[in-house]
Amino acid sequence: MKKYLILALAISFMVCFSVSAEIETELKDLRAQEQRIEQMKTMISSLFILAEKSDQKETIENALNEALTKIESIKKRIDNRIKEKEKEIEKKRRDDKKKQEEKEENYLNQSGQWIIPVDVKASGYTEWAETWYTGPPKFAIDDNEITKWTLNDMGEIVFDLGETKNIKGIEAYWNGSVSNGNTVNIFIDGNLILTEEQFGSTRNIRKFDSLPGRYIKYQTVAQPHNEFLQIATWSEINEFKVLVEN
Ligand SMILES: [Ca+2]
Repeated sequence: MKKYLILALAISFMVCFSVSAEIETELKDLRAQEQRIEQMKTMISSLFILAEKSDQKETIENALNEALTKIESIKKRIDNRIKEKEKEIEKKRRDDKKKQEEKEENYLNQSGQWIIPVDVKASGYTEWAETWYTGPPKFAIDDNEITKWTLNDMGEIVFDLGETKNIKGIEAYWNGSVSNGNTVNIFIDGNLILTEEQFGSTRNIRKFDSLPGRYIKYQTVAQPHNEFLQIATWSEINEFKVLVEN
């Protein structure tokens, strides 16, 4: 029956060692330890049954009780650590959320508001594959992401804000069904402010230092845009918005 005694002591040692070594780990590890503690308790319970048949019953039971006491003590520490960790995580989550909200609020305060131009003209338009949702430039400012201005050519589309405003950014959205990778020039009241490949895959926002202006011209330019030196042949915009100061 000595083997039960050795086993009981070994369990006690194993539990103490494995738990204390990992007590400072993250919540996940703490929960895994808690689970192992429960398993140890189950094993010890079964050893009590075996101890009944032993001629050293009392000694073994004492050792097992001692192991259980240690385990309970360790479990309590783990439970406390779990609670602390959960509180830390919850606090971090709340802090992160608050920071994000503050960031968004500051951004909005600084950024003004996104508006849809009141009028638009283009150098031309082409219905794409006889679809109802492609063609006229007004489709670029109708607040409907399905409809779009399309032109089977390079060209330009000019958005009118109705009056001069302080412009801080633009957002162009397109879904790339007819164009991909156009080089575009952006003008505000005739002044070139950006030249780049049609930014992003479908939607992109560009912000810049506030500029007074009323007319924003989006001009597509025939330039190679990939390693195969392909040149876009269509122009398109589903929706166009402008960030203006309040
Ligand atoms: Ca539209």
